[in-house]
Amino acid sequence: MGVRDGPESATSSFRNWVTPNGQPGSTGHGGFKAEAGRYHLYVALICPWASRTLIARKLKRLEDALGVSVVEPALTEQGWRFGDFPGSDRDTINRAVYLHELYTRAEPHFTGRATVPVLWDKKTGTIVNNESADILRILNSGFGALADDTVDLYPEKLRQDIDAWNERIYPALNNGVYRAGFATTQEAYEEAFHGVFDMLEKVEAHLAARKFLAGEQLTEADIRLFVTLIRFDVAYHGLLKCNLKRIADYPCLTAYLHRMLDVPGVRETVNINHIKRGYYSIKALNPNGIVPLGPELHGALA
Ligand SMILES: N[C@@H](CCC(=O)N[C@@H](CS)C(=O)NCC(=O)O)C(=O)O
Repeated sequence: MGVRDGPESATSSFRNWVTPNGQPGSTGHGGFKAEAGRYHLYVALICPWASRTLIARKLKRLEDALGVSVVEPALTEQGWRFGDFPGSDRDTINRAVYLHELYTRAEPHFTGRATVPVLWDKKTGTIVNNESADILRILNSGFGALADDTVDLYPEKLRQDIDAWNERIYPALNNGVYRAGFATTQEAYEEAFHGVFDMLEKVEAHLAARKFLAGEQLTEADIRLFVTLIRFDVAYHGLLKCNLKRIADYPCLTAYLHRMLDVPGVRETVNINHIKRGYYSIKALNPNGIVPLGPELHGALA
């Protein structure tokens, strides 16, 4: 998404890969060898794309090898800011106040949006990659022996299935909620709205007979679905006008959400206060910045 003003997730301009031996990955150039403590992840807890990478970092047990800094939840006029909002950090790595400082440090003539997530290389002082879909896969296989190789989020035998889910879920759901919320015509809103709920119905039916999207094993497709589901009732239902139903009204999606939250490490990546504050501070959608008190949260989320 561009939280600032629109539905499309911002185009990513740094596409290098960390690999076990420093060879180039699928895109970009080489030189980014997996080393403990060399890289740093910059995220916003409001952001579903950044949250994908935080979850992968936990599941691959990379916490010690890869540090994290969290920006404050509300996007400012100057973009993401580091600071003292509870659950946010100061940037102790680069001493930046705004995330855009890292982008211009990496690329002095950078003029695009300074988006999260950012995978930063402390050794060469640059951005390795700022595309969450890539970073998910870098964390899965680029860190070699530094990561837990008993966990594979993109296993060979499930790749076709995972890719197919990603291709369906991204436009209809992950990005569909933004297309609905930021629509400027009734027609565009309705098209996106129907896409969101058609996809939720499909996934609800699919999960009735399965633990995870691709079967018994949690994969990156689940991470990509989860980050949208967890934001749905607290932000998308109200702010983005995706209000036909709540996730709480779908029994299988609700059970799945709790199954995901129960996976060790996942719950710690979710900060409902950041999510609510962040979304409801989007001026274009909520000019007075009032943050709703509800909904009442139960169980793992309360
Ligand atoms: N393609 C990027 C998109 C990331 C993105 O759009 N992030 C939003 C937050 S959810 C952002 O940082 N926006 C900053 C801005 O709009 O200025 C990815 O998936 O990594």
